Amino acid sequence: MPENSVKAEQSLRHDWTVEEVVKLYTMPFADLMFDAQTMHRNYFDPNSVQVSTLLSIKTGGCAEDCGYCPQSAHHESAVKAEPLMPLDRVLENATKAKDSGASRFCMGAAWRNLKDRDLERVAAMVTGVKDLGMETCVTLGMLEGHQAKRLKEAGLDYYNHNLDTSPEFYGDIITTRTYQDRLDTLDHVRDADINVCSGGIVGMGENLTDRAGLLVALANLPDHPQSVPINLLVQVEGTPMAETDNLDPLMFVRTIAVARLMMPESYVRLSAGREHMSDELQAMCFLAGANSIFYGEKLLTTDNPDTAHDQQLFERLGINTLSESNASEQASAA
Ligand code: SAM
Ligand code: DTB
Ligand code: SF4
Repeated sequence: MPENSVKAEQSLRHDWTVEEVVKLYTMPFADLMFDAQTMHRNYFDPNSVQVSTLLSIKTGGCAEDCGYCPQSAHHESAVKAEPLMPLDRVLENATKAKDSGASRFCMGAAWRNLKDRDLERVAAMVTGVKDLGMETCVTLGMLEGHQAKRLKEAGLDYYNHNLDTSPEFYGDIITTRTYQDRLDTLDHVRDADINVCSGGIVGMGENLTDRAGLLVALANLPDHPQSVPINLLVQVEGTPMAETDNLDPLMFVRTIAVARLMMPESYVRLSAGREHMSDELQAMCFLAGANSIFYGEKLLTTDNPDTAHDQQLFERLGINTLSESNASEQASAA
């Protein structure tokens, strides 16, 4: 076994403590970036980024009270509730995303949980997108075991369900479902052999220990999530978090770097919040080990940078985007 692989094996840990992660977070910036970039190069091509496009297939009117979310029926945002999107419109959007270079299509629904009455319609969307030759991802709230199995059968590659923040801060953000509910959904996804996409949000007024606690909760799962979205809070008018103090951008970069060090085999996604980030800040996130983004002019309900701008940025940085086949090759070579 090459020396690198031994190092690699040793660094897949599931016994992190918050104290040691706080120490990583507070390293001198240059040391942290160097270590994260070195770790990144042990596992990935540092010049390749995976791109996913999002589509809201069911918007607004959600029963949950997530304090950050414009789609919650508990808040007064400008988002209007819409019913589940018809299959042909979903496939139209997926085709466009594929044509503009996305390798994965992620469909999100503003639901507390997936209901059996909607299962077959969502399964048909998954199969339809898969048949276009894209990787598939859905995020539908809480999921039961039999539903996960059905979605796997339909061709689902990834299920996104975030832990959002630390167990300690969680109750300040959401009261309508528990941290354990989220862990149970992740168990069902893993048991159905679907790749787990799970991360969280920073910039919600949490402290450093909470940011470390989120990453500890993710890395100490039975397997590291294959994909770890790190979202910077998008402050949306009408939500309780609209006026939260802005996070120091370098703290966002540190979060990416620490996630990279703790979960070296995972794709770390520079997720929501890019709309308000400079190109230079995003470049720093890639240096810290981010190797995935959401691509396309909308996230779910809020804006994302336009694709021409992203393409230009990739060109300026010499980054190439992963297509479905080379994304899976890179993951299996890791
Ligand atoms: N309703 C499902 C659920 O919550 O599980 C799926 C869709 S929900 C919008 C997916 C994730 O988007 C949330 O878990 C949260 O992490 C992220 N999100 C929602 N609003 C956000 C915001 N304003 N800023 C950053 N991330 C946000
Ligand atoms: C994730 O971690 N971030 C995405 C995706 N998973 C579903 C969603 C971000 C949503 C940002 C607010 C909005 O556009 O509504
Ligand atoms: Fe609903 Fe998901 Fe928004 Fe929470 S994050 S309010 S569950 S759509």
